[in-house]
Amino acid sequence: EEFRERLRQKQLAAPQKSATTHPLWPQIEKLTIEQLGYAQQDVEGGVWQLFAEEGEMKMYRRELEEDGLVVDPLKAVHQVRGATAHEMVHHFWSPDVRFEWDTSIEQMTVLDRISADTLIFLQLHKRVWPTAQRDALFWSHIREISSSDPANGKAHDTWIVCNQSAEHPDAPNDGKYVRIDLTVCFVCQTFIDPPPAEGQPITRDNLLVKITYCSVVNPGGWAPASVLRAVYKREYPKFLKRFTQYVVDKCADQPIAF
Ligand code: 18C
Repeated sequence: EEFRERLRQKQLAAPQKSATTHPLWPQIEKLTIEQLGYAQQDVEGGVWQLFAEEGEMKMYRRELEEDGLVVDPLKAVHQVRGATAHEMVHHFWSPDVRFEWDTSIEQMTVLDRISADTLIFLQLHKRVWPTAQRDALFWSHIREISSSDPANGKAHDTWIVCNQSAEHPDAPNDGKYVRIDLTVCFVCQTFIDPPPAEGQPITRDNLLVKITYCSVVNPGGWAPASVLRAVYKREYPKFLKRFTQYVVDKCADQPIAF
């Protein structure tokens, strides 16, 4: 008992882990701002080619190869009704629900908690025949963009999740799997559309969320371009449709969380 009490006192006295003093922080801060700007740039104007479209969902890519490997940047836009930006990004970021929607994952570990809004993940992805199995180690940061930020525009609120590859002493790249290099951002904005009748409360019928998902994934190792582009074309639309529907369904009978 005494030991437990001493331990508890020690934990209470320990300084709170603060993200802003973590060595990764400058990089997290810089990338988050950069990715927000990148996500909000228009896709019209030439460089992006539409490769998938379904209802409101549009997916664009730029063909790009690095050292003979396909790394095609992806930019997808979508909009759905019935959920808020906060609800969307929360489910995208939270390790608790990842297996409920990300079907590309075989294992997931939270290696580190940098702060309440920043985690380090290690994920083992499903193997794609005929190439080696991949894993990914990345930090993941969730943030609300201040309403006075011009990036908020006419939205009720704006949220972002940024994921980027990192290194961690608990999971060195020992060659057992091929390590993916990724930069991903997921930006959501809530619009109150259509507005409720005067004096009426906002219900889920008044919620419209606009979503932008951007990614650049370098698969590492060896992978034939044709297989990679086929996986890409099949998996990205499947992911975004499945994920957004999952959040809408999950939140349907919950109080609205802005
Ligand atoms: O953003 C997404 N998820 C986040 C939380 O998990 C996070 C993860 C990003 C990892 C992206 C890379 C995933 C590679 C998976 C390879 C196997 C997929 C196919 C499985 C089929 C059974 O940000 C949502 C991610 C949605 C992933 C869509 C697939 C993207 C494919 C990109 C090509 C990279 C291929 C790598 C190896 C394949 C070799 C042919």
